[in-house]
Amino acid sequence: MSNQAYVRAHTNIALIKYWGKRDEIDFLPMNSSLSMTLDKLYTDTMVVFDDSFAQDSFYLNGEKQGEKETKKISKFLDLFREEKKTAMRARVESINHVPTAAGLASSASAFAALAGAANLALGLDLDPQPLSTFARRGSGSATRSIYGGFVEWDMGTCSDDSFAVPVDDASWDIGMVIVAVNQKAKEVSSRIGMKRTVETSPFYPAWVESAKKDIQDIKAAIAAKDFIRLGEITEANGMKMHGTMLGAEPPFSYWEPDSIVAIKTAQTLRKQGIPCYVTMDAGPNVKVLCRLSQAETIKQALLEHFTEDKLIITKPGKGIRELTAAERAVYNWND
Ligand code: 2P0
Repeated sequence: MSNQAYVRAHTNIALIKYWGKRDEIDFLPMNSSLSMTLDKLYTDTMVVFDDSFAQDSFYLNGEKQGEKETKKISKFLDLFREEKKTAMRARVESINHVPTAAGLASSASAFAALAGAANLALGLDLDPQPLSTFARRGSGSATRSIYGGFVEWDMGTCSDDSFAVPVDDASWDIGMVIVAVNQKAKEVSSRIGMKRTVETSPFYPAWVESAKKDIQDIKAAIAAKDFIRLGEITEANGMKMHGTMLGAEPPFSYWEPDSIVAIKTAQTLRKQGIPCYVTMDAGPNVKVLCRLSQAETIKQALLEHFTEDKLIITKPGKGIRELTAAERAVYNWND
């Protein structure tokens, strides 16, 4: 057995958001969420376990990472070592394919890729569903990146059944235009932001209640391939999530003036008969859910306010998979 594996995982954008944990150790969410995996943005990860390594090491985009980042990876790999009953240390090398201008979080693709690679390298043979429970314990949103297309993260009742479920491969006319508003470091991390919201926002219980209905409604819209309904529910759910933050103490918001410019542009396009709907996460970037066939038209409208490098068109992406020999050969791995 080689103890080495190379895996690709794509990032995902939640259409029904995950915002708040009921268990911070096991990353159990307050509500189920649903996302679309993206083709354009992904992480390629190699992991090798070896008896001769004295400690874990972690390289990101070719650069050796410091203690804090490596500790996070070590803690995550411990879950796999425990499962395999091995103490072997590992070297992890990850390459993020998220355009640098995008300023988009990559923890979803990062932990899904590492989960997939550790599973293969240690020969654990975990199926995607249990594997998604491992990815979850690296970062909640990573749960959903195990699969492609539209994916539900079922909140479950405990650590073993809080997993991802593939809903639809999204191989219809669906796309997304990402407006990378800026890449400044966040003042409030999503982990801290969701905790503050759960603990202090009077709007939070209403959010959890309405998210339960939204997830049922969006699954019905997906089953009916009703794009308009899908978009309406997506936009409303994202706005409600951001509303909970305004009710927190102290209140906070991830929005920037340019976020509003992008939202207004999408709304104007909608009035002109082009269906497109916005969603935002724990940052100022705006994601416009649209028909893939109309993504270029939407990009043209956004180009009146944003430069070309800030606009990324993507179609739905696939689930995790092993890299081919040709794909592996593209990189200068340290092995
Ligand atoms: C989501 N976000 O559903 C939501 C919507 C941001 C807004 O998942 O603490 O990095 O690692 O579980 O997954 C971002 O939070 O948080 C996120 P942790 P994560 O995509």
